[in-house]
Amino acid sequence: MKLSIVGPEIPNIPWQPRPAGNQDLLWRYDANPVIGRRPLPRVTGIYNSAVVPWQGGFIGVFRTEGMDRVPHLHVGRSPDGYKFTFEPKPIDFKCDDPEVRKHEYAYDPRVTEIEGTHYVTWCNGYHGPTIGIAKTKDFVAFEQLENAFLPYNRNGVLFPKRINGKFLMLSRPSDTGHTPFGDIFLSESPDLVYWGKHRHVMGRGWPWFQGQKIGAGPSPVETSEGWLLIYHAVTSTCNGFVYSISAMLLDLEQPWKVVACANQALLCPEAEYELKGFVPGVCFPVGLLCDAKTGKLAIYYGAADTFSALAFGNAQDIVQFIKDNPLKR
Ligand code: BMA
Repeated sequence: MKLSIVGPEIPNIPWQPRPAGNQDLLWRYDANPVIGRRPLPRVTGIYNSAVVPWQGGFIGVFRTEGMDRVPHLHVGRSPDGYKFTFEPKPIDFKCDDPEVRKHEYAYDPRVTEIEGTHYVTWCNGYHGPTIGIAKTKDFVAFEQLENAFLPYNRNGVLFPKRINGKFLMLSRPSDTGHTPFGDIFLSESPDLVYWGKHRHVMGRGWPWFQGQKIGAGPSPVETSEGWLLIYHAVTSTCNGFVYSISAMLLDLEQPWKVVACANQALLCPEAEYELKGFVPGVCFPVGLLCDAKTGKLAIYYGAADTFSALAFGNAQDIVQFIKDNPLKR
């Protein structure tokens, strides 16, 4: 199988080759975490954040959490994808309708470029968690659109192009708390305001690494074998939930159909920064850079709800692994 990828070429993608002797599908940046403790005054962590290529460098939307533990979204910039500087103030979303701007908190942003506009989707506190959407052309002015769904919902992730003329979004209906369940659904919209035709994509369950819940990670990557979706898979232990990273392939034309899903996690919490933080045992993928020419992947993931870390992989190898080791359902 020779994989081809539709997407930008990113010659300066952050990258390290697989370490000698390592046989994993994802391997960690050896200077992780890329964003460490106390990255801004009175901010206890920047994590679960999205990075995209921008004007020869990188830009992103970042989840910051202060001493009051209420999360907000900030813009951050980086020349190389490793070192970031952050706007000191949260994004001031604009909208003519004051009801839409009301939010109690904002977290776990994804950033998706569609037809030259960047869209941010995030978990927006409007009488409980739901999916907020905003658009920007310059990462300075952000126009907020209607919340996509009724509460309660999390992990809203857009596809990078319309399919059959429609915008598509993955999401995970939830509850107001830490949600002891979670399946991935797909919804479509003609205008990013009205969402419908909700389809079940994949449910939690077997095997144990995703027994508790699953949720979409970064925006899917279009490949010749299907949409490559990196997702978080949650297992339940006697000490609480543990979040790992895995991958599946979705049908190119009907992406609610799973072509194949890996039968195991590709990265599990093991490093100290994944095990020692505000919530130990969390690897939560949110940002993804993919160089369409080489298939190199750089995945930004939140570690222990405290740090931002980077993992590397190769799209060709991951797709081959999924096809060779499919989950039998
Ligand atoms: C999820 C979300 C994430 C968080 C994770 C682990 O439900 O709240 O933001 O990283 O739990 O605590």
